[in-house]
Amino acid sequence: MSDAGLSALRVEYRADSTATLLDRPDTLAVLGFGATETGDTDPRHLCVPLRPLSSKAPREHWTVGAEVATGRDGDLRWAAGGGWRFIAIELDEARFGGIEAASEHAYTLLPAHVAACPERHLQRVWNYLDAINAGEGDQERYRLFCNGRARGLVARGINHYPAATAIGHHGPRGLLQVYALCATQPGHALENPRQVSAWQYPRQYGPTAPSFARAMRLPNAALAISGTAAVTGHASRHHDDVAAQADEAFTNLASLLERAQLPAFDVHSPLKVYVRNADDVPAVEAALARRLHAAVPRVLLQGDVCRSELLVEIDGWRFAS
Ligand code: 3EB
Repeated sequence: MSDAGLSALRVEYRADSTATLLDRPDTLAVLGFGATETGDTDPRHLCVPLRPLSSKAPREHWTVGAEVATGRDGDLRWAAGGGWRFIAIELDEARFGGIEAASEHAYTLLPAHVAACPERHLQRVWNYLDAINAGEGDQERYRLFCNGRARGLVARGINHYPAATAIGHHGPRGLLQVYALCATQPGHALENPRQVSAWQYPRQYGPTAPSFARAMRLPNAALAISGTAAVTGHASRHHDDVAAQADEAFTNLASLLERAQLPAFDVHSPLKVYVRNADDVPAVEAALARRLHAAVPRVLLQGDVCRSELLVEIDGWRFAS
């Protein structure tokens, strides 16, 4: 144990089978990408319906230096140990009549569960929904998702936001997945000097500004980095130029690391790269080769960014070297 009673959280991409990873008592979460794996009901396992675009399709493996307990609470499941907690919520929008009400439901359950458990500090959330850019103007599904998320958080009086990602999947219609990392100690939210804070975005991006911080300095001093795209100020940059967008995203990431006084990404910095169009993979790979050390673990996933003009987004972790 270190860091005020927190055990060591690690996140790694691994080629091992889900069963092998779940066999470890210190496994907090296993995230699979792509096709749904059936036959196991372990609360620590979540299949994210984002198709891997790289040849290897590893799993994301979270471990804590402690024994993990698990449970279920209605639509929500959890795993906890060593001061950390993984929470996953999977909803079928049809039960709620649409994405906005489903999102509000998820963001009612999540903070209520968090408030009642020892790991009561929400650090990082991932949100995956289908057809994220469908709908015109304020009816765009991402904007409806933001409305529901904010309503749930406001009802709990939450005005300090976790780091987050919101990406469109091409899996089962109406499937909303929200998963999160919490800890017994608070983290410290970080903003990016190159970007307007998302919760302060002007009205043109929707009726409810997105409720997330650009990054979260976790209580173990690692940095959990939100989905980062080619946004400067509040504007999307380099429409129709995926290579320039990837470069801009890396400049944003470098700015965040500088703000956090952390060195460049290395082998302890697993990144997820969401690419809208599979045809753009070579251009994105080239940008990654230019901007990232070869040792930086990364997975490329097919995912839709929440503004239709954005073609690539990157999220990840920066653990201590
Ligand atoms: C952006 O900078 C890109 O709504 O949770 C990135 C990360 C984005 C998280 C969210 C949205 C979210 O605005 C989009």
